[in-house]
Amino acid sequence: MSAIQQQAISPELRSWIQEQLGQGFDREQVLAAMLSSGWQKSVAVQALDEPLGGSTVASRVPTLDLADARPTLSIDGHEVKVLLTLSQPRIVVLGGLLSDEECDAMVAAAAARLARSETVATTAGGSEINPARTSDGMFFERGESELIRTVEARLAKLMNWPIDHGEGLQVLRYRPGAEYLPHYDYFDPKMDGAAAILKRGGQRVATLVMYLNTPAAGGATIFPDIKLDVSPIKGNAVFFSYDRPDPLTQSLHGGAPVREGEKWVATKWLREGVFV
Ligand code: PD2
Ligand code: ZN
Repeated sequence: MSAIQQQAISPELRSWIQEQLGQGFDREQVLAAMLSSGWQKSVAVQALDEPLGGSTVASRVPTLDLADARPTLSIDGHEVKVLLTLSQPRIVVLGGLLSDEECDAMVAAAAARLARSETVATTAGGSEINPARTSDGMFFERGESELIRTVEARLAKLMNWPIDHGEGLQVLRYRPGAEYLPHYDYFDPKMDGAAAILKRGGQRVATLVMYLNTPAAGGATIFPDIKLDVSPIKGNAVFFSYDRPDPLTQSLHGGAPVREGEKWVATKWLREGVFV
C-alpha cells in the first residue's frame, strides 16, 4: 500500500462540483477551491472530469447571465423575468420572454403549416411519426422572417449561444388530451442513425420551450426526476441544459396532458456546433 492514502470521490463531492459549475464558476476556479480545501490534485482533476460518473466527457452548454442574481435580464431593452433557477439539473424558468404580439404572430404563422408531429427517427437520420407525442407541429427555417429573426437574436443573447448553433424553431399544438411522454432531448449515440444526426451540429446540449398561449388547464412541462412542474403561461419559457447524453443529467422531461383548451409551444434546441 502507498504511504499516501488515495482520497475517494464521494457523491457529495460530485454534487458540490455540479453546483459550483451550475453557478457559473469555471473549471479552474472549482479546481483551485478543491485544492485549497485539501483535495489531492489527481483526485480533484478526476472528479472534475467525471462529474456525473464519468460515462462520457462533458460538453460546454449554453448559460444565462445569472451570476448577479438579478430578478430580470435585460436583452436588447427587453426585460425578461427570472422566475426560478435550479443548478442541478440546470433549469431556469423565465417570464415575459416573448410579448403577446410575438406569441400571436408565431401561432398564426405556424397554424397554416401544421402537420402531424414528427420527431427525429431512429433510422437513417430522417423523421417518423412518434406515438409518444400526440401534438401537431411544424418547423420554421432559421431566420425565415422578420419575426423569427427577432426572436432568434433575442434567444442567442439570452443563452449566450450563437444563432447558427440552434435548430429551426419548432411549434407544437396540443389539443385536449394531447401530451408528450417523458423523454430526453439529446440523441442516444448508440441508436441507429445517430451518426447522421450528429453530423449536423453535434449533440443537443440545451432546450428552450416557450409558451405561446395559456391553456385553460393542464399542459405543464414536467421534470419527473425532480418532480418539478412548470406551468405553461403565455410569453414565459423554460430553459434546461444537459452536458452529456446521459440520464444522470436528470433532464428527463415531458408535456403533461392538456385538460382544457389548446397548448401551443415553440421549442429551440441548441447544438454543440453549427447546425446545418
Ligand atoms: O410542450 C412541452 O411542454 C414539451 C415537453 C417536452 C416540449 C418538449 N418536450 C420539446 O419540445 O422537446
Ligand atoms: Zn423535449
